[in-house]
Amino acid sequence: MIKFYFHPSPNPLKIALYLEETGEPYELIPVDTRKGEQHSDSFKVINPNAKTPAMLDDDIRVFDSNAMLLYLGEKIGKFVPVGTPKNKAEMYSWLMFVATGIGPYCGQAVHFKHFAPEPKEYAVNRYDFEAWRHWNLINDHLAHQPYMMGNDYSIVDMSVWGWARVVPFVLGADAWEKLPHVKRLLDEINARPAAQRAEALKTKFAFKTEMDEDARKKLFPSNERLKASGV
Ligand SMILES: N[C@@H](CCC(=O)N[C@@H](CS)C(=O)NCC(=O)O)C(=O)O
Repeated sequence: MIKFYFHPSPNPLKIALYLEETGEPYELIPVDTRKGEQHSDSFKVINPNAKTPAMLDDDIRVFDSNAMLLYLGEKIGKFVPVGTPKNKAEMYSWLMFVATGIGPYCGQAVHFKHFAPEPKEYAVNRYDFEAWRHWNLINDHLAHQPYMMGNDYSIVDMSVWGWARVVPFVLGADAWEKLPHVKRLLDEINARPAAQRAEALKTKFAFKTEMDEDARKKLFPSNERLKASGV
């Protein structure tokens, strides 16, 4: 059975949604990143990048959420578009766009807006600008079709959903006024029982919720180097 290493945050939620949508059996293993469990030697054997999500499928390890969606989609054969070269090209392109654009720019926008020390105006402006640019692109794409891949709900929508859930935290409370097509997709996926089960996984464990000094040390180890350098 799949061992799914989970924290209730945007990238792991994509995988939770896929597993819940397909009914694939899995064992949920909590990795409390605010307590630093992602840095343990045993977890880094599964994900050397020390981040969630990751999984073990028997003795096969898979890490990085969009790689996991592709692996699971190919293995289980559900929610992947019919494998024509054109469809595959479109699917890979959007999955990589989410992996290299939406995820990192949203992550950095959140970091600089909510957690970084001053002065941060330059960084907030850059990441907010880029996060908006990426979401506007998705919004425009969804203006012409119900789902990222056209008429069928797929792993690309699941990948978008992971981050769409937290758009107001990333871009601001009024973001949905400017991204109606993303909001439409979010609302539709949120209404699916699988999404509700995925969201409820966080209640199965007592994940640390405080962003205290120790959590900051575990999540932002670069700060320690800055302190040590005396800057
Ligand atoms: N590219 C990776 C990014 C994974 C990632 O940043 N995961 C976050 C949760 S959304 C995490 O585990 N953060 C803990 C840390 O950075 O120490 C993916 O898509 O899976």
